[in-house]
Amino acid sequence: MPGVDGHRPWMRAVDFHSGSIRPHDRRTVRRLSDMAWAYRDRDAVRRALDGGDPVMYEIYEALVPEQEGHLLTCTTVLHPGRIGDEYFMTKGHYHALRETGEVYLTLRGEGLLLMETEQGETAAVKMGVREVAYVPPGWAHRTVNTGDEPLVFLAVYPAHAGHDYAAIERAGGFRKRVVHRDGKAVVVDR
Ligand code: M6P
Ligand code: ZN
Repeated sequence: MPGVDGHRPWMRAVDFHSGSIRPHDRRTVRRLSDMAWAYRDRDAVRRALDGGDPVMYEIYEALVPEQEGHLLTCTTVLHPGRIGDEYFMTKGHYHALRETGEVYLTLRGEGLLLMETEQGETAAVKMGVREVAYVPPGWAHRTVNTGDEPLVFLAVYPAHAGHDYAAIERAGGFRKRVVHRDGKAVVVDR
């Protein structure tokens, strides 16, 4: 039987160590300058930008039509490090279509998945190897690398979901931050 839109089944290889999907259709590199607003310590941001604008994370995507019914698969490689006392993290986003969720499977490293709603609820879910984390519809999500090796995870979400970063910026960023305190990762208020 033919598929609904002619898109053919496929298989890709995922390297759990490097995080690459082979072959991938798109690789996106995010540097500190792409999200400098997100970190609290402005002096630390300036120093890191002057020091060469570090790569924070990379995203490998297996593209499918951005249509309802399709699922998009991608991996993220979030490098270890801190800006001031704040761990390297992703920009974080709501889905433009708020009624869509997402699944994360951690392949390497350790971290936290920060989530919040526009109604003010917050959550921080642990990310560890072979652990799966669920982002329900309506929850903004940001990953934070609390370890000292890359945090690598696979994400699957509805291909028509869209990324809404502006709502986070408008709200002044996420309500919670993850900082290094007394040798460990602590979730604190913004
Ligand atoms: C995961 C998915 C992607 C997302 C990426 C980086 O792989 O949620 O959709 O793009 O993380 O996160 P962000 O887009 O917030 O920078
Ligand atoms: Zn998402």
